[in-house]
Amino acid sequence: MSLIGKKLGALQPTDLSADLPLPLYLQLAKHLRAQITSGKLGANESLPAERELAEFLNVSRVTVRKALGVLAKEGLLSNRQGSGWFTNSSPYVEQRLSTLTSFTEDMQSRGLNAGVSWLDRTVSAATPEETLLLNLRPGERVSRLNRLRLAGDKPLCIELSVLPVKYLPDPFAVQGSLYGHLRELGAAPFRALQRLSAVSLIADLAGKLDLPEGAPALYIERRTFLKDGAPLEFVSSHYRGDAYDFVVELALA
Ligand code: 16G
Repeated sequence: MSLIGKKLGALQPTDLSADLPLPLYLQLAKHLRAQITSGKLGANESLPAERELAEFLNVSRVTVRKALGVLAKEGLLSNRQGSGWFTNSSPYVEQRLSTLTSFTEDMQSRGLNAGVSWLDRTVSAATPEETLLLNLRPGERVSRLNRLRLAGDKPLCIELSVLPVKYLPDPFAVQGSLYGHLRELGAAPFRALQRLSAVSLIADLAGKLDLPEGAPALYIERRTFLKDGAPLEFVSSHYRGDAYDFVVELALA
């Protein structure tokens, strides 16, 4: 395999076809995007020169430049004067919706360091809504963890997790991964249901995520259950819209 093909995830000239309904530059952008979002092409990696890419793929330089331009607009690549194209250090994370993973695991699988900045942690009585969502008796108490979660030093999401105290008696005992801690306590997350919607960030949340007020974000609510079906956590999170991508695998029923 050529060096270029190797670097770009076995990209071969035959992968691009003028017979497909998608223009060549978008086919190339799609291929490169997949390499970056899957973590196969890491942060700060240089791409082959435009001319080399065009020759190797047997397409025009205009096609290559348009493809790279699309990815630059998406924030995945940047053009450094005199040195060519590089992947950005900003993490762009893909999460498979069919696998139950923790934030820490998601980051580790991309070679990133999962950081945390604690916003709050308390133990208090569950609200009526939480009582219903977590299947509690009226008056039962919950632990709350409000965390700004980071990839390296970049803020990625704000997450408020609420768990019955019977599963998490002390929120201050959570050091790194909540799921790691719960597994140690014998309350391993087994299954989750989540829903996603697009929102624009209010000033407070935007500020914490280093974004301007009104920036787009993904709002996710998740209910996680133990193996016996008991609700273990209710989480509401805001993910930076420019850094997270959720992937769903569909199979024939
Ligand atoms: C993920 C989960 C969240 C869970 C957290 C645990 C989504 C949308 N949310 O962020 O429910 O509490 O992982 O992460 O996937 P940790 O074990 O690293 O603390």
